[in-house]
Parts: sequence; structure tokens; C-alpha cells
Amino acid sequence: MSGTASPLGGLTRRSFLKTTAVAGAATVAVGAAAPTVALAEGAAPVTAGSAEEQVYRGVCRPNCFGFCHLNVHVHDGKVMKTTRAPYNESCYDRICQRGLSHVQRIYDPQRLQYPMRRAEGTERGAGQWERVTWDEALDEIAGKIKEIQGKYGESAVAFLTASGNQAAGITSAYSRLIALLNASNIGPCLDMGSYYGMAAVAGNYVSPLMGMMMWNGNEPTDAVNAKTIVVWGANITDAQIQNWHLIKEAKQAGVKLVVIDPIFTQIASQADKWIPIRPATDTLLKLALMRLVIERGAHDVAYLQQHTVAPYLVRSDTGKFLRRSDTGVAPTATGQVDATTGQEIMLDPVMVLVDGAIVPETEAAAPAIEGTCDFEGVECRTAFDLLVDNIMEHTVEEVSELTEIPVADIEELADIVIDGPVYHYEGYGPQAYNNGGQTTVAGLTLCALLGNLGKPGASYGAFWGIGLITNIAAAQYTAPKGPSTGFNIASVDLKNVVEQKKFQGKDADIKMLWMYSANPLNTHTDTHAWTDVIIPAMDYVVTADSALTDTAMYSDMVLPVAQWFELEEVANAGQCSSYNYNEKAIEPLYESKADPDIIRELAGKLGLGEFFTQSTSEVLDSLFSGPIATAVGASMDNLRDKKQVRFIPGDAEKKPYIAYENGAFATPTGRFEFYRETPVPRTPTTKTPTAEQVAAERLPHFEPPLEAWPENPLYEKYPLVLMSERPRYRVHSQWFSTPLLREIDPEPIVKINPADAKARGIADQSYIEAYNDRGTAVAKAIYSEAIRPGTLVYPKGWQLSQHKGGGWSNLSSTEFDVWIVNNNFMDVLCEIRPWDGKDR
Ligand SMILES: Nc1nc2c(c(=O)[nH]1)N[C@H]1C(S)=C(S)[C@@H](COP(=O)(O)OP(=O)(O)OC[C@H]3O[C@@H](n4cnc5c(=O)[nH]c(N)nc54)[C@H](O)[C@@H]3O)O[C@H]1N2
Ligand SMILES: Nc1nc2c(c(=O)[nH]1)N[C@H]1C(S)=C(S)[C@@H](COP(=O)(O)OP(=O)(O)OC[C@H]3O[C@@H](n4cnc5c(=O)[nH]c(N)nc54)[C@H](O)[C@@H]3O)O[C@H]1N2
Ligand code: SF4
Ligand SMILES: [Mo]
Repeated sequence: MSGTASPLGGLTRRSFLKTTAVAGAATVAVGAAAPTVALAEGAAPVTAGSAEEQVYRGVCRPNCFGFCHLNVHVHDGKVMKTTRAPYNESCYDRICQRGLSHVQRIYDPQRLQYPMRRAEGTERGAGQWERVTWDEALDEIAGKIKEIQGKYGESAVAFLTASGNQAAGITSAYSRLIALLNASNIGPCLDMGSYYGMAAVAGNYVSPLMGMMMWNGNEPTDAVNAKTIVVWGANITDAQIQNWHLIKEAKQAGVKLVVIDPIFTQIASQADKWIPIRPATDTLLKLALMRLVIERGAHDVAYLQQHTVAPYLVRSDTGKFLRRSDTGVAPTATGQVDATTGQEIMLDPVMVLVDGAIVPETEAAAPAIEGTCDFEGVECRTAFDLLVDNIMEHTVEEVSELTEIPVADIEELADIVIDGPVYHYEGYGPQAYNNGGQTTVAGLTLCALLGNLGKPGASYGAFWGIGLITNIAAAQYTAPKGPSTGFNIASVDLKNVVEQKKFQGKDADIKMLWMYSANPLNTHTDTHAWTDVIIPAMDYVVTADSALTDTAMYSDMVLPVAQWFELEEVANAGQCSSYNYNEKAIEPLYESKADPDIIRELAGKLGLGEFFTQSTSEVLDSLFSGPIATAVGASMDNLRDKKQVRFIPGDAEKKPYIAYENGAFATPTGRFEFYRETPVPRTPTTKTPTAEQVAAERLPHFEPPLEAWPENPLYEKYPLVLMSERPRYRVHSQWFSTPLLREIDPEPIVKINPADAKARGIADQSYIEAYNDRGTAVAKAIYSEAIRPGTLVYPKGWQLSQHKGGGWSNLSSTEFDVWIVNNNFMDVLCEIRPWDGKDR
């Protein structure tokens, strides 16, 4: 096809998704209104297991954390339906309405079918495209990469990904190309409050066998071993549904359930106790609980002595631990070599107090956790004493006022957390504010105070891992000539880098963006930062996706990718204990191509073909062939045979994985570090922490959020805290146009407490416009008593074109905390008004 037309029927940006008209001439002729295209194309319905039917193993992998195994039923080369396939560990069997509606997603008439170039003379975002061949598309992209790298340097080309699909084949293919090109990497800033908080105090937990634990908590099957499950801002019935039955079964077995959430969520309705908390104040509540623990003398002194930095002496002059070398004794050689630095590990023990004497920790079996001493004129205090100072900064009454939780409820919660074991299940609500990393720091510290870690039923977090495909083979595959020399820029900082053209003291001029498995113009904060600053600064923008998302809309070239069941893959990340194997069930539809195949072809055009000679199956074979994969039984032979191979120790039902079981932590001291000598930002950015920020960051402490706070002057103008929820009928923006789900959930809504609505003259089911200084969003207001007065809750992930006006991410900001470097999705104030029919 030539000329300019939208392959979606020549419709405008706003209207193309709202129509059910049959797509334009360029598309394959399928009825958009048909429930399943395979059936619409005339295939006779088949019975499961019939001679004509083949059943393949699929893994649903949108990072809803579920990674459900599916039977992909294929008849005559078409997927007819998806049904639940068993996990090897049957306690993890699950599926949901999205997993059951894959046929409609695969054959979605709005699915991208061929490469498209932004039509000449039209603006980005205008939605006018011309169809091109793969050869034309990849020639153009290769030309642009060479041109831009030649003109601005290798790092000017950048790749950005998020959580759309993080499987081994796709990830390794892009990683290899990025490294070979020395391109820049724009890293995700999602859920990083939890990750930063955990890594800060308990260590960046990377195990050679298990991989990297984004959340090193006890396996969810261990919740039944607790006395109480305390849920901190997790919406398990909707967002972590695969775990809900485990929580329910634990409850049926007599475990108490407490839910701390500003909103009366579905799981709150199932709880023995719901504690409505003011948004962004969880850290304060945890500090109050710690205060009560200390006041009642309930802290576990032995655990603190042996497994935490509690007894370590801290110098008041430097804030560093007092070490034996301060006393003039040189560090001694240990004969052991640090695996990462390759240097010999030197022993320089921290000094502690025993009966008032300052001695090296190595010589003290039971060091004092309390005490002050003088060392050569410098006052030194134990880290425990410093922690207690911070804890005592706020009285329970003050905390009660700020959290809006009655003192009696805080006291009762203290009884509950002291009477362990307690399975604290933290979700991603509390960390979605600028001060969010500290909620995890404080939550884990509360547990360390009580020795409520490393035992059955005693945990903090929400188990989430990235199984390393890792073995030496994987490292070599992804960086055959060494790691990329390009920049590592946090996505939330990209706007700053683009504006300043500097990063970490170097000139940085990002000129090309390639986005895959990501829809940042929709799922990242402040859409205007993308459409008005980042995208306009680019010479060239590529998006690889299966749908014309908000991000694809603003691209110069859109590449149609194969759907999950159209290639062989291994999913190796998420809230699951295993590597999950996905068979290729059908050929990529239309002209779509699997991401690794796109990369392979492009590499050929870039003169890098020699690095991409293997097929994806061969790549997987070698990735899963090294000693580590072998040690956990995760060879591809085994994966192809068993479909699922557990990579964490233990057995889901008989011996669930317990985090920090031996009391060892992956911190610099090997202990739980509620006091940190040298806090470091999660990732480098254009900001540098001040000396004051460093001093504060060393210990758990409360800071008000950036916006969502009554003391903020902006609060007078914008008195509503704008909160989001995980959409039950999408995963972020995925499944956005699936007919079955849109029938149940047809348009953007926002839930509002009737009192707030009535005060503004807003009727139930009427359209409102939410607004602040950054932007607007139009949605249908739904009265709900479950919504805390002063807050709004919207299910996230509608594409811009699905809103009658604006979009939710227009209202959030790219401001970020210098330590956590995270998207503050809920640290947003706004006001609402009845909608006047205008699309601003
Ligand atoms: N269906 C579906 N499932 C998903 C996803 C999806 O898009 N759709 N996304 C997946 C992803 S990537 C993620 S990260 C997870 C997130 O999983 P969850 O964290 O379980 O999901 P959220 O909906 O963010 O729930 C957070 C809860 O925190 C509450 N909350 C908000 N602010 C505060 C606060 O200050 N304090 C406290 N205590 N609570 C607060 C909210 O009311 C909400 O109930 O869900 C995953 N699962
Ligand atoms: N308001 C608000 N926004 C949020 C959050 C919130 O709490 N509130 N939560 C955030 C969180 S925690 C997360 S994790 C993010 C997720 O943010 P994203 O990862 O950007 O969201 P998704 O919509 O899941 O996926 C992006 C795209 O990946 C594509 N994709 C899927 N599989 C493949 C593939 O194999 N290849 C390619 N090339 N593309 C593929 C999908 O079609 C989809 O368009 O959203 C964040 N956004
Ligand atoms: S969307 Fe999530 S819960 Fe639903 S089937 Fe897929 S992986 Fe499972
Ligand atoms: Mo996430």
C-alpha cells in the first residue's frame, strides 16, 4: 500500500479506538465486532482434545505477577481458546479473565499487522501512517542509528523498556544489541520504593542460584504459618490475584488478617481488621509501632545483637562506624577474594561496647546494644540508640493525628505485630509517593527489632524475583564485547537529561529512542513531559509493540511484534518461584515478527550479523546451559519437558522458601543495616543528595510526601489526592481493546466518595474532569463509600484515545526522590469539576 492513510481506517487519534467499524482496506479483512476472529473467519468450533486440535503450553506474561501456565488450543493454525494449564506445584494453579480472553487479544482487529512509518508531512501523534515493508523499515532504522551515532556519539541512541514482557529471549536479544551498539539504556522507575528500601537495609539480594530478588520475602505459601497477616497497601484480590487464595486459605486455617489501606478495598472487606490510613503516612505508623515495641521492652535483644548493626558504635564526627583501624590496627588479610572486585577481602571489624570497654565485634559474643562512649574525644553511640532517637521523635498521639488512626488502634496493632510470627505483605501503594522508600525501610526495621524475619510465618515484603538465566553463558551472550559504554538513565530523569544535555558530568545528547515492552506515554508519570519535551527532542523514535499504543502513536516507525504464543520463550521474572516455559503455538500473524527476530535482522543491516547467527531456540539452549542453570535443573531440555522448573530453594507446600533464613544479609556488613554509613541513590541521576539528605537517609525517618499533604500550599487549590488502582480488566495498558473485557469495563471511570462529589455538584455516573497545573483527565464519576474522603481512585491504563478528554498520566509529575528514583504515581493533588464537554 502506498500513500497516507491510517491502517486503522483513517480515523483520528481520538476516535479510532471508539469505533467498531471494520478496519480500512490495508488491514486484513476481519470483522471488528466479531467476538473471536478465528471463528469469524469460518473455522468450525472444535472440541478440546479432538484429532484436529493441538494443545501447546503458553505462559501469560504481562507482569501482573501471575505468569499463569495456559493451554493454547490450536486448530488449523489458529488459536481457538486458552485454558488453565497446571503448575507443577499445584498450589500455584491459577488463571483469570484476561488469560481466558487471549483469542480476542491475538486476533484483535486493532492489532498491528505490518511496519508503519509516520506519514510524511504529518506531526507525531497525528495518527497518519504509511505502510512499509520490513526491509524498508529496518533499512531506515539502521540508517538512522548509524547517522545519529555518527553525529552525536554512540550513546545518543537509547532503548527503553518497562514490564510489558520480560522473558529471557526478548531481554537477552535487546541487551546484546544495546551492548554491541554502546547505546544508552533508559531504565524503569517502577515499584522502586520497595526495592530501594529492601536493598538499603537488607541488601541487594542477588543469589547465583536464585537470581535477583526484587522483593526477598517468604514464599506466599508460608503465610499460613503466621499468626497474623498484615497487608500494607496491597490490593491482593485484584492486583495479586494468584496469591489471594493462599491468603484466604491461611485465614480459613485461623490466621488473622489485618489490612492497612486508605481505601476499603475488596481485601479490606475480608479482613478481621481494616485500618484506614491517610495516604503517604505508613512510615509514621511504623515508627509509632517501633516506639511501642521499645516502650514495652518487646524488642528481640539477641537478634539485634547478632544479626543487625544495633551494637555497632557510630562516630558522631563522621557518621561512620568506629572501626578497629581507627584505633591504629591495620586491616588484616582474610585470604578470601571478593567475587565482584577480584580483590582480597580485608578484615576491619567495627567496634562495640562490652561492659563499657570498646572492643572489636569479633571479640564480643554479646555486645551492648545501648551505650555511649568517648573515643579520642569523639562521642560514639550505638546504632540502636540512634535508631531509638529517631523512633522517639514522634509521639503516638502525633502519629495518630497525622495518620488519622485512633491511638487505641495503633496500640492494638502493636499488640498484633509483637505477637508473631507475622507475615507482613507490603504492596506498591505506600511506595507510590515521594517518601515511599522509607515505608519499606521502616517496615523491615520493625521486623528486625522483633526478630520477625528468617522464620516460618515471619516475613516482610511480597516475594518477587528475577531468576538469573545466569551462568557465564548468559553474561557472555548479552555482552559479547563488554557492557555498553552508553548512559544508564532513569526514565523519570530522562526529561532532565534531555533538557540539560548533561549526565553525570558528561555531555549527553539522547537523539533516538527505541521503546519495547513499554508504553511510557501512558504508564509513566507526566505524559506531557514525554509529548512536549522528550519526544520532540528526538531525531527518531521507534516503538515495537503489538498494538498502536499511546507511545506508538508518537513514534516515527512502529514495528508489529509477535504475540506471546507465536514464539518460544522462557519467562523468568515475577512473583513466582519458577522458570516458565512457553511453546510456540502458531506462526506470527500477519507480518508481525518476534522481537529477537527483528533484532537479528536489524543487526545484519548494521554489520553486526556475526553476533546474531543463532536462532532464538539456540540462544535459549545456550543461555540455559551453564553450571547454574544445570544446578537448578533448568536446562532447556528439562524446561521443554517439564514446562516449569523451580529456581528457589525448598518446596512450595512442604518447605516454603524463607527469606534471610540464616540471619545473613547482603549488606556491606552482612548484618541488617537499619543504620547505613553511606546511603547511595538507587541509580545515578541529574540530582545529587545534599549532606543533610545523606545524614537523614542513614536511619528510618519520616518525610512528608511532595504533593499529597495538607501542609502543602497547593492543597488549598487542589484538595484531592489522586490515587490509582490496578485495573482488574487490564494489566496496565494491556488488553485495552479486548472486546470481552471492554464489555464489562467500557470506559475510564473514577471512584469518588459521595460527600466529595455532592460538595462539587457531581452526580453519580456523570462525567467529570480532573485537573491540576499539569493536565486534565475526563472520566465517569462513580459514587463509592469505599473511597476515603479527600481521595479519588481511578483504574489506570486507558489509552489517551479512550478518554473523552486528557488522560490520567497527564496529572502526575516527573519529580522524584533522589534516593529511590521512582515514579510517584499517587503523590498527586488535583481538583475535579463537572465536565463541560471539551477535550483539553
Ligand atoms: N489486574 C492487574 N493486576 C496487576 C497489575 C495490573 O495492571 N492489573 N499490575 C501489576 C504490577 S506491575 C504491580 S507493581 C502490582 C501492584 O500490586 P498492588 O500493590 O497490590 O496493587 P495496587 O493496586 O497498586 O494496590 C496498592 C494498594 O495500596 C493502597 N494505597 C495507596 N496509597 C497507600 C498508602 O499511602 N498507604 C497504604 N497502606 N496503602 C496505600 C491502594 O489503595 C491499593 O489498595 O500489581 C500487578 N498486578
Ligand atoms: N497511574 C499509575 N500508573 C502506573 C502505575 C500506577 O500504580 N499508577 N504502576 C506502574 C507500574 S508498577 C508498572 S510495572 C508500569 C508498567 O508499565 P508498562 O510496562 O509500560 O505497561 P504495559 O501496558 O504492561 O506494557 C507496555 C507494552 O508492552 C507491550 N508488550 C507486551 N509484550 C511485548 C513483547 O513481547 N514485545 C514488545 N515489543 N512489546 C510487548 C504491550 O503490548 C504494551 O503495550 O505501569 C506503571 N504505571
Ligand atoms: S493476566 Fe495474569 S493472572 Fe491473568 S492469566 Fe495472565 S498471568 Fe494469569
Ligand atoms: Mo509494577
